[in-house]
This record gives sequence, C-alpha cells and structure tokens, in this order.
Amino acid sequence: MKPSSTRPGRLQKAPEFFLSRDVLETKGDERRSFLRKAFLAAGGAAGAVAAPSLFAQTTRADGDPAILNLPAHSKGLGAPVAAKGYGTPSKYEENLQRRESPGLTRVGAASVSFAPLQGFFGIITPSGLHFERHHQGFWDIDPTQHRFMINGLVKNPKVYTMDDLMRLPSISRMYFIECGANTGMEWGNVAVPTVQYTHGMLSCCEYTGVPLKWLLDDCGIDLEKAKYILAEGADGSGMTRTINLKNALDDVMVAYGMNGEMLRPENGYPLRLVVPGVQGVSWVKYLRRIEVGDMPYDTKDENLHYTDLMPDGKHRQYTSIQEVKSVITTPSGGQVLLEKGFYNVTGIAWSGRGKIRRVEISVDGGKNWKDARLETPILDKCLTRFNFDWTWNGSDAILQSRATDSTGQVQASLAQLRAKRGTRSIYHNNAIQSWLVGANGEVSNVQVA
Ligand SMILES: Nc1nc2c(c(=O)[nH]1)N[C@H]1C(S)=C(S)[C@@H](COP(=O)(O)O)O[C@H]1N2
Ligand SMILES: [Mo]
Repeated sequence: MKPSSTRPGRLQKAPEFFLSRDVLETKGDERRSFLRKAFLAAGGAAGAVAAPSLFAQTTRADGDPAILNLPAHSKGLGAPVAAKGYGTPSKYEENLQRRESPGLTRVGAASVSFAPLQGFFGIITPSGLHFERHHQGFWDIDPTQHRFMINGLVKNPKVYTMDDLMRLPSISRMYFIECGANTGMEWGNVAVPTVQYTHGMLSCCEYTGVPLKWLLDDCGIDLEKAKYILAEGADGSGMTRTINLKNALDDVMVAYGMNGEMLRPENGYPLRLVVPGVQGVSWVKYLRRIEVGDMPYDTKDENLHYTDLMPDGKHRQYTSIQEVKSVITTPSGGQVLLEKGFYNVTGIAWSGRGKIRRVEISVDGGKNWKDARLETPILDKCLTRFNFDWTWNGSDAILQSRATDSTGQVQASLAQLRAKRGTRSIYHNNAIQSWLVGANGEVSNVQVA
C-alpha cells in the first residue's frame, strides 16, 4: 500500500483548506495565519491533543473580536433588489470556475472544460459550472430555426419544431452525465493533481423534456424490425451515436430544460438527448435527427474514437454504461488541512446501472473500510452524496471511497482494473481514487499499488 512514485507536481501553490473550494487559487498567508490564531485560541497550546469532538477547533465566544466589531453591512443600507439581469455568485466565490486542463492537447479552440467538483455541495451541478465537451466548438442556436426529425424504420417520419416539442406533456428527472474519458489520464502512470481534473468531466442536473418513446410512438416505430437508433447533432462535428432500442424505449429523453431553465448553449441549447447511465458522448447536443435502424451504425465516433486498446491487442467497442464509481471531493488533491482534528470527508457516488447502495471509506489506503452516510435523495443513475466523520491524527493518511450499486457491482482498485484492461485505455476508468493527506496537511493524488 505504498504510494507509488507518481505523486504529481503541483500546478500552483495550494491554498488553505477551508478557503480552498477553488483549489488552484491561494488567498495568501494572511488568512492562513488568522485561521491558525483562531485554532490556537480555541485549542490551547499548539500540538496539544485535540479532544475527538466535532467542534474542538471552533473559537470560544470571547476569543474572536470580529463578532463584536459591527461591520458596515450591519449599520448601513444594503443594495436594492438585484432584479435586473441574471443573478451571479458572490464576488468571493469568483475563483470557483470551470477550467481547461493544462495537460490536455488543444486542437484549435479549447474542447474540454472541467467542473470544480471540490466546490459543490449536494448533488446538483450549477448550470454555469457544468463541464463542457465540444468536438467542434459550441453554438447558440436560434430555437425558432431549430428542427428535429425522426426517420428510418417508422411509418410516419416527422419534423418537430421547438414549439411542437414544448407543447407536449413533459417530465423532469435528475441524472448524472459523465464523459467516458473521465479519469482517463489515470490509466497510465499519470496522477492528475486535483479532483477537478481527475473527475471533473461529470455533472448532474434536473432535465426536462419529452420521453423519446412517446415521439417514436408518435412516428409509428416499426417494433418488429427496429433494434437501434442513431442520434445526430446539428454542429459541425457530425456527432452521431448508435443507441440500443432497449435504452431508447426506457428512460432516454429529448430534453430542452436543465436545472429549471432552458439548456445552456454549451450544453446543447435548444435540444439535447439525455441517455441516463450511458457515457456523455451519446448525449447528443443540438439534437437534429434520430434514425431508427436494425443494426449498429459503426460511425466514426464509434470506431475511430471511443474504443479501448486491450492488452491482447484487440479493441473494446460499443462500451456505453458508466459503471459504479465514487470519489472523495473534500479533502482532495491540492487542498490543505490546517490542523489535526475533526473533518467531514465528503464526496459523490454514481452508477449507470441504477442506484448507489453503499459507500465505504478507508483512511489507511484500503486496509480497513467503514460505511459512509448516504444522503438523500438516492436516485437511479444520479449522483449520491456521502459524508463521513474523520478525526485526523496528523500523520500520513490515504483516503479512498468504494461504492457498491444496486446490482451488487463494487468499484475495483486501479490495480485490479489494469490487470484486466491494461494501461492503454482511455475510457471507462471507474477505479477507486486515492488521496494522500501528508503530515504537513497537503493533499495529493497518489496511485496505490
Ligand atoms: N452535437 C454534439 N453532441 C455532443 C458532443 C459534441 O461535440 N457535439 N460532445 C459529446 C461528449 S463527448 C460529451 S462528454 C457530452 C458533453 O456534454 P456537455 O458539454 O453538456 O458537458 O456531450 C456529447 N454530445
Ligand atoms: Mo465525452
């Protein structure tokens, strides 16, 4: 269980833990020494063994003058309503942003941005921080001009306008979306520094739209012959994906809504396919056409890309389900624990096969495991938040989470996954993630043997 030599170089100076929901920015030593003083005021002499209490590190009422000195905002008139325009986060949160990975090659325009998982609470991804993956840039398409067609093995091929779709009965459902390449860098010997870059091609939203099966029914799908559908986007990437009819008739949605408003342009405005449990590439954005067919289409996005080279030299093709997976988001790579004592270990778990049944936590690199608390709601093919009480004793600790889903699948270690799939893959890495908390409090990504 020794950390391997793949401990990464840090991208930038790591900030202090409590202020570090954005792990790539630092607020400087001033705030840190303030926090340290607060700790000392609370806990007595430095190095004293803290009682294993949740609140051991908090300050006594007479230890912090800031509670007595009334700031300007307690004495003056605040701003009038923020009614005009679209609301934005506090300026103190402005460092929490989507980021491009410095390690990924950039062909022309940037094509991937990662969601700052370390800064999220609960399970819903704020729309403005949803990850992005564009094969040929993104567009803000005029919804009045957009058309969606269903053709192929149907009696009545049809073209729908957005108005046509939005006057139909609708449903709203919460699902995760994960790019199949999420955590892909870790297949080789690369330990990417932060959870934003290891797992940030993952988001979770409430989608609103029309179940695809209603539309297929409306077009008179030929259920005798139909076996697959092909989904096609309207952007220049010519993104097309084959989807099983079984999925198509199950929970696939033609969605226009995300988190209570219309989709964002970068996420497929005005229409995208939602394919619960299946890798992101099948969630075709700017959805313009669905063709019903009787065999897999074997398009460029299914043979040139999205295949994995196995140890025997063969390719895995048509992998689609995002298998059971979890990650601790705090503490995670790039963050710093200021002081030993109590910490809430938190993270997310998900499975493309159903619900999360259990998440276990190890703080010793996988020797011992204890159950984390699963927060509700626990939904199908949706993120589940977990929390775990931990008192850090100040020495090296390797934190891991291991999820089990409702089909009984358990997340494997990276070593187990590599033994089966080799090190040349890109997609579908759902291995257990390990974070090393060093004795100095710095957290980094390690791959345990
Ligand atoms: N039309 C179209 N659909 C697309 C893509 C694209 O480039 N064009 N990218 C796919 C990939 S690879 C992923 S992971 C998801 C990303 O969705 P997001 O950008 O909303 O996060 O969209 C998929 N759908
Ligand atoms: Mo993707």
